[in-house]
Amino acid sequence: MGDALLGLGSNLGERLVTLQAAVTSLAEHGVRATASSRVWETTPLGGPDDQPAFLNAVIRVDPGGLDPDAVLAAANAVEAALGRVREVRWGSRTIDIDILLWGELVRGDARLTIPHPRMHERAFVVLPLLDLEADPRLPDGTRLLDLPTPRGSAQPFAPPLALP
Ligand code: A4P
Ligand code: MG
Repeated sequence: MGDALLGLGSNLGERLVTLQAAVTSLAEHGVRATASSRVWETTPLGGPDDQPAFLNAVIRVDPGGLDPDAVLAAANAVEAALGRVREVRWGSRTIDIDILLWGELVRGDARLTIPHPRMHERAFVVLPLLDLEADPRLPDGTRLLDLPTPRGSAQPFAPPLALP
């Protein structure tokens, strides 16, 4: 089915430590990163106005034999282990892990939507993704570079996360 791309975001606590811990912990759950974008500092989009800035990164993962439901379960387990408190939608969180793209796969049901429906509109996803792919495309062939400029601002903050 090809490689998957995951989005990582944190805006509470030791943000950079948390992103790195997520990469390490995902590998322990069988989801091994093979590449990481730089870490970007980004303005919060959606949610309360007063929340702190996020750090975001995108990683490419080798799902091994895992299917999307299993990768989502691993991501949820890592979120729980790293102490995410889920209170306000789009609000602050220790760690949020989204499945952005998975090769050519298209899936939309109550549990899981791939590609992630809002990814192409968001600078905190698109700019890190461009670190990994010069000309990213949606499964229907749409070039992200042909779409309107994504919303929000993002600045490089740290080098790529260490691979496990
Ligand atoms: N789910 C469905 N599709 C997916 C997918 N492709 N990947 C389901 C992961 N999960 C997916 O997500 C709720 C449920 O979505 C999951 O249980 C899963 O079954 P959640 O992570 O609990 O809730 P959420 O993240 O608060 O909501 P949502 O709609 O996923 O928000 P987003 O789109 O993830 O946005 N601004 C900056 N600068 N940086 C950020 O990282 N993140 C958000 C969250 C908002 N603003 C941000 C950032
Ligand atoms: Mg999410």
